[in-house]
Amino acid sequence: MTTEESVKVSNDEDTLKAGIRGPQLLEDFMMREKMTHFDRERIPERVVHARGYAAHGYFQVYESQEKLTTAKFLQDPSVKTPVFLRFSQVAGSRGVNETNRDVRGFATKFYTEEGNFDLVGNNIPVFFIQDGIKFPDLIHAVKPEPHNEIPQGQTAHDTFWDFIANNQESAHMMMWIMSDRTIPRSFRMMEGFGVHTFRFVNKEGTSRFVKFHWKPKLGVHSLIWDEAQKLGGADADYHRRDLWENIEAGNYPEWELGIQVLEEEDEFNFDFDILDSTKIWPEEDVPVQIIGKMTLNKNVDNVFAETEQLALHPGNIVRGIDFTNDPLLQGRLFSYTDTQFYRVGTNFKELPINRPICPVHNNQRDGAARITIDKGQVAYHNNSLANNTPYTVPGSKGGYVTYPSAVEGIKIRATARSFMDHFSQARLFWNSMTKVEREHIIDAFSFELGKVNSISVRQQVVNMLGRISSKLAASVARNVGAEIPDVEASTVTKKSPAVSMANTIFRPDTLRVGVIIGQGFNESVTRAILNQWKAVGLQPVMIAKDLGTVTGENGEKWKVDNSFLTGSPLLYDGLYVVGGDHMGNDFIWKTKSYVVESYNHYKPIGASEEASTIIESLGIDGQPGVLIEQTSELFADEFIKAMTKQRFWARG
Ligand code: HDD
Repeated sequence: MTTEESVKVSNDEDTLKAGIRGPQLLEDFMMREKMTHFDRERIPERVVHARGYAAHGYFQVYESQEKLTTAKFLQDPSVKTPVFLRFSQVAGSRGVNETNRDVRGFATKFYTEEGNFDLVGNNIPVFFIQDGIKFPDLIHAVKPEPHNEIPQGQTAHDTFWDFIANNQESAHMMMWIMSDRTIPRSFRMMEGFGVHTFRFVNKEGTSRFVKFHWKPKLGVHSLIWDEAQKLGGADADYHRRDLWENIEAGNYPEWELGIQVLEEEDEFNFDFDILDSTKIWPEEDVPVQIIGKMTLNKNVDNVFAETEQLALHPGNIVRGIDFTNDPLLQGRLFSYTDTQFYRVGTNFKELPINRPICPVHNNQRDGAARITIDKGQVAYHNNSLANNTPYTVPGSKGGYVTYPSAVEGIKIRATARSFMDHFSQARLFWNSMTKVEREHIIDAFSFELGKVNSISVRQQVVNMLGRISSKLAASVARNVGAEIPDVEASTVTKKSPAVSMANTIFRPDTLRVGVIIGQGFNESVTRAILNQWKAVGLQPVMIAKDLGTVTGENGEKWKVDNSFLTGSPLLYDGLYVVGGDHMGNDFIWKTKSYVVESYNHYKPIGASEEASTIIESLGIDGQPGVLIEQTSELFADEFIKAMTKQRFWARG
């Protein structure tokens, strides 16, 4: 151990004192250094997206996109572009539990050969507001209320819903937020969206409008509300643990990058404004073309140095990509650099996690905590003393050139008429939901508004829902004691199947099965079943009454991962009760509580013949997704199918 000045430390436990029981001496440079550094360890948390978790990986394009863009990282399929991806929650502070209902940030820094490109998106394709100037209002409304700092990381309170009811451009976003998308099962099972309309510009200088999508290879899956609430207690770090453990285990999460592309001349061919961030481009109208894949394969070495000091900015773009006039995007372009100066410091771009992989040459100098030792006499442009270096690079040689889009009009503070239809796409979303998805949306609105104290705010929101769907408004009104509104609902009948999570990919890999074993369990049958499951990527977690080992009927000792006490049925995607030949009352009782919780969360439940009495005693045998083992091979297979399906909504 040394001091920061590299003096070897002989004692790190006792402060220098005048006499063995005497006062401490100010001259103790070791104690002073340790303490003063500690006193400055925290930096301001992000004003939004404070709680986040990130990992390293790489991106590869499937085939050259040169027809659309000159962006270097989208040219050569053999190039692996390093990426760093930070997931986050918007509303809570850094310590908030991770399964709260909230939008999740999905923000990727691409370290390309021609500079950094940041795609700072969310797991929802639209946003609350249309103009950046309203962002501080939105965030003031969603954050804990200022007079009592309650509630933490929740939208279920008066000021948030008051904002929503009085800023109705948020209607579409609210439909997404009240769906299960805001209680994801895993970061690995979320879609990501760039939200805004950007431009791709190719080498001929042709510009097209583009939207970015990340599609998870594991599909889009969510928790259910009861589970999410309880998980906050069972494991407040549920999502980061899931990401960390899966990357450590080599289960590298993957997302495909998709783009929606529109020709310039199609800008006005839609019944919404393509620059409005509260609108999607329905995938059925503008198909998503898959162009590449991102893989996360390395956890961070230090969360503060990497995840916390990471400074993202939607304004970090590279040659071949440009902005549009989307007013929300334009507002963001100012805010992010500003916040990084405050949060991380003047020279934040020099930190290892933020600096590009290609060299930086310019005349920016000095400032607090400058790391680079800038050499030479000259720090200005133009110059003759340094041969006019660093020199600028024309567009033809790779310099960034802004797309010369036409600008016209008078200076004005107003919203375009084309941004004023707030309900058609909210209705489109509602139309696209399955029965179960609709029930969850109704429950979510009812929960959230049920936590709102102001009767007037509840009513205002219900009135707003009436503009989307009279059925939705009536159901929520009944649940929260509001009047059924007498307003015209949107008449849109169109659907977009792509927005329903029921149409996602269903796969068993990486899902966790809690396997409850008791003394005297059958090792060979259990092993055969678990091997079959592991072969398709399921991850068994061994649960028993106590930690340590459990002895099977042939004397094998199996290691236990979780006891009933340290585990929880909330932590597994399905349950398999093996039991054993000495199941005491306590074992049976605890097992039943695990089964009931899993059953209530619609999860697959399997039981060996030996343990079938436990299932029968609960009266749930024969229910969908409840499987009793007859022959082990068949059972293992059926259980894989059940795990793949994930939830059995049709339970009586
Ligand atoms: Fe933002 C952080 C995503 C609108 C201002 N935002 C932040 C992060 C994500 C987003 C993922 C966390 C980045 C990280 O992990 O470090 N924000 C979005 C999306 C938006 C959006 C998808 C709409 C499409 N944001 C938005 C607006 C403004 C901001 C309109 C202001 C005008 N956002 C910020 C910020 C933050 C931020 C204050 C806080 C911390 C930070 O930037 O680094 O500048």
